Formats: sequence, structure tokens, C-alpha cells
Amino acid sequence: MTTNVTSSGAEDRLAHSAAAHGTKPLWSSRGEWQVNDHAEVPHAWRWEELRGDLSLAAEVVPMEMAERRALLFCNPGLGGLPFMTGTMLGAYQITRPGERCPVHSHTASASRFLLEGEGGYTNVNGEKCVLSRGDLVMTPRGTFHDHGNDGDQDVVWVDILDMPLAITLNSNTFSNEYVEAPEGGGDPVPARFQREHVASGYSTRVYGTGGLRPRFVNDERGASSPQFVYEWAQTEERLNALRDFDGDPHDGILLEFVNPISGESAMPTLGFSMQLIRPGERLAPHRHSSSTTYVVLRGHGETELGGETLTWAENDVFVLPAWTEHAHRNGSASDDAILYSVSDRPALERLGWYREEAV
Ligand code: GTQ
Ligand code: FE2
Repeated sequence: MTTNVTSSGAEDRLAHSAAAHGTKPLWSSRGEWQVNDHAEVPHAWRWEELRGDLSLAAEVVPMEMAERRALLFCNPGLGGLPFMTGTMLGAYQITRPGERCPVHSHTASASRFLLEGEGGYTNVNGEKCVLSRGDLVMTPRGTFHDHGNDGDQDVVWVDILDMPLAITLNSNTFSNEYVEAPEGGGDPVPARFQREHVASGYSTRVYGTGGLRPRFVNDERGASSPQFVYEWAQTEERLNALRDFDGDPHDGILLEFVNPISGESAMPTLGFSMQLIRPGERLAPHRHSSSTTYVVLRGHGETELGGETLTWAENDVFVLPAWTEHAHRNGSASDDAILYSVSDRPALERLGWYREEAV
């Protein structure tokens, strides 16, 4: 006589017993967990809707309490977590004239992309980086940073960090234990803000020309770009110089901000790009395993995104989830559209998991 182990009674007994002992049968449960049901979905955050909330936050929440006045973008696919994608956290952050945000550091790498106001700055490891609209500043993993607004209007920028990735990999740490020697010298003491240890504009002066590397400088900035600031004025010049090329069928005239020493992505986990979509231009659809967050610097348009049409206008933010078909289109026949974007492609490439296909 043989025992029929597939009989339902025996199977139920097995399932119960196996579960009670802390296991789950692979052969019958695969469909439940081999796909990510809690992944990011296409979504847009509208400047027109959120700018008022930023002003309200600035009115009612003093900086002493907020420390950083950021409204974190919540992707509706992520169950209420304040993340844009499985790998990226993003926010609009508002700083009022004269305000300063206290110094801190974290394992997560961060970036800011300025949308509104003059005189906003972030001090990264002692380098005060003053930003104008369209400027990008890097805050690589582990760097101490504090922000402020020396101008006379509100400053608003978009933060993008790889913090969800750092959390997933159990590596997210935070510190506000910053010490530095007093102005006149002596032993380091705790400080709420960094002094400027480096000349303002240092990293663009040293690295910002591209193709010409000062051999007498050797900044140790880990796997991230030694250039902290990428200025819009220079990016715009490059985009205009390249606008008559065919460009990529899917990405058009896209420039990646790279580490000027290695030529690799500006951060080991995240890649940063600026993309010109010319008047009337319609890009071809494709998809890839990386996810991307977009900020509209200029113009308006539409993106076919996983079978839906998502419209966008200046200063809007939107998410392209992993492996989702997409095609961008400039909505104007006469004006440029310019998209800033951050992608987790470098992280996936380093793991050997990046793939893409035209559709
Ligand atoms: O400005 O340093 O949106 O540390 C989230 C975490 C901004 C910042 C965020 C941060 C910051
Ligand atoms: Fe930070």
C-alpha cells in the first residue's frame, strides 16, 4: 500500500503543521510573494496644488520645530509610506528668508534641485553651495549638511534621497553630532551649523568645466562625484549646443550629470539627468527595470505611462515606476520642455539587474 500524500486531508495537515513550525510550502504559495504587490505606481504631485501647502507649512510650523520643512511625496502604491518609489524619497522643501536648518548627516545620499527663490544654499562638508533655479546640488552619503536662505523670498527645492533603499538594506543611519573647532582654533565643540571650510563655488570652479581635470587636486569623496554643484546655466548651454542632434529615440536630448573624474553616475545608487524635449517632439515608448522620478523645469507635456496619460506642467513632480512602458511628449509646438530626472539605474546596474526594452 502507498500513502497518497496529495490527498487534501494530508495536504491540509501538512500546511498547518508546516505553518505552525514557521514555514510555507514553495510549490503552492509562489504567486503570493514572488511579485511585489506593494510597488510604486504612476503618480504626479502638482505644484499648483502643493505650493499653497508649502506656504501654510512655513506660516504654522517654525523651523525650530520642523528642522527641515519638507512635504514628503507619498506614492499611493506604497501603503502610506512617504516614499516616491521603492528606492527614492522625495519632497518639496521650503525655507523662508533668514531661516537655517541644522547640520546633520545620514547614510542615504541626497540631492536638491532648486525651483524657486534666490539665496538658498546648502553647506555640504563645509562648502557653501548657493543655488539658482535649475541648479542641482549633491549631498553624498555621509556628508554633513545644513541649509539656509540668505535671500529675501521663500526658497523651494526638491529633495531626492536614496533613503528607502538604505532602509531596505538595513543601512540607514542618521547623526546630528557635528563638532568643529571654534573660529579662533582649539578643540572641536558641538555646533548647530557648519562654518565655511571651503571657498564658495569650489566644486564648480575645480570640476565644472568637464574634460579638464586639475591634476593638483585630489578630493576624497567616496564613490560619489567630487563636484557638488551642477549649474543650470551650463546645462542649458550644453542642451542648446546639442539640440540639432537626432538624440535618443526614447530619451531625446538627454544629458547625464556624471562624476567628472570617473565618468560614472554622480552617485553610486542614483543617476541624475536633464532632458530637452523639443517643440512638438514625441518620443518613442520603452521600459526599463529602473524607476525614475521627474521634475518639470520648463514647459508642459504628457507622458503615456502604463496605458494612462499623465499630463505635467512646470514644477510638477511625477514617478515612472519600474518596468512600466512610457513615452514623453512635449505639449507645445513652439516651446521647449525640460525634464530633470533621478533614476535608480546605477544601483541596478551595479547589482547586474538592469534591463530595458523598446516596446
Ligand atoms: O534636507 O537634509 O526631504 O535629511 C529628507 C531628509 C530632506 C535634508 C528630506 C533630509 C533632508
Ligand atoms: Fe539631510
